Amino acid sequence: MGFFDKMFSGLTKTRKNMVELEELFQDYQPDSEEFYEDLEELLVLADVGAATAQQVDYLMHKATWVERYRKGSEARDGLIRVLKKLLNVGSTELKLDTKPSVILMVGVNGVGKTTTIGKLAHQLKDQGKKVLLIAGDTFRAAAAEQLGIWAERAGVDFVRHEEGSDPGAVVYDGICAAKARGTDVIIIDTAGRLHNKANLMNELAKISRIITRELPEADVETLMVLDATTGQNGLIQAKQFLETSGLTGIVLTKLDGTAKGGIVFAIANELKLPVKYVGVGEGIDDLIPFDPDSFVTAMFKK
Ligand SMILES: Nc1nc2c(ncn2[C@@H]2O[C@H](COP(=O)(O)OP(=O)(O)O)[C@@H](O)[C@H]2O)c(=O)[nH]1
Ligand SMILES: [Mg+2]
Repeated sequence: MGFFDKMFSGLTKTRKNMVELEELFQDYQPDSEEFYEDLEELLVLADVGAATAQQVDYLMHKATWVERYRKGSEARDGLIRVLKKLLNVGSTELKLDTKPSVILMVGVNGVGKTTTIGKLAHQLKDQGKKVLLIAGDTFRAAAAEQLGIWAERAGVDFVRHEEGSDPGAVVYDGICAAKARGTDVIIIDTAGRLHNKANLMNELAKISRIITRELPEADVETLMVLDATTGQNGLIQAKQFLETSGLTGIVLTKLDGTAKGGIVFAIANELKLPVKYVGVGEGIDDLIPFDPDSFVTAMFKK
């Protein structure tokens, strides 16, 4: 299955939720304020978020200053254009030009960090890159074991320490191993929960400092993994990480499990961060490089 088809089927639940939106366009009357009120309401229901739904409304109104939507189909096309534009907040591609380059995966427990690392390692390896995974989640032994299984599945290198050891130490060792082995991409898994939040943020900052110290020239992608099923709560989490971790992008997982795919627009509009990948299942091939145009096209495809 190609990426577009995967996206399309990953959005099955979200698309089911859009029936009412299609009905709204069928009943469209030019210049009806009620149409915009109903539209905003439906967008909020799809987890676009109140602030972003208002922004969509504003951008659609602005478009009508130039050209009035005469029919529902024109208003629908107008909405599609606005949504595509909203998602353009920076490059969706990973910048991994240095050797080695680094991907630091952050996010709260259970969102899909370790799984995403496995999927991503598989894709990068397919592109001919030499990949090394570092088990920076030393909080639970099971975390390193799970990452080890993914490393084996993807056929890539793997560095871990004992449970409870210092995450900074395993990151340091992993970087040394990567230098020695000629690794192209280092991917670092991290804990999503420590004894408290300040602790976690400090730990992440420390890992970032070690990367900068040991690999000052390296391209570093700090990706926050967000679970789409948690909706607006995920946005609050992301804001907390954004303050301390200098994120470069978002990976949105479990899109297959939610009708609230609209969260993508809230992320772009409120965090001004590009979604770089979406997860649409638990399998190794269920990670799609994000493309705003095909996302919106898939969402509105009948
Ligand atoms: N349906 C679905 N499940 C996912 C996806 N990504 C991760 N998961 C599942 O979410 C659970 C938690 O994933 P894990 O990688 O351990 O999360 P972590 O705690 O952030 O490392 C696991 O059962 C994964 O199989 C996805 O895109 N779709
Ligand atoms: Mg994990």
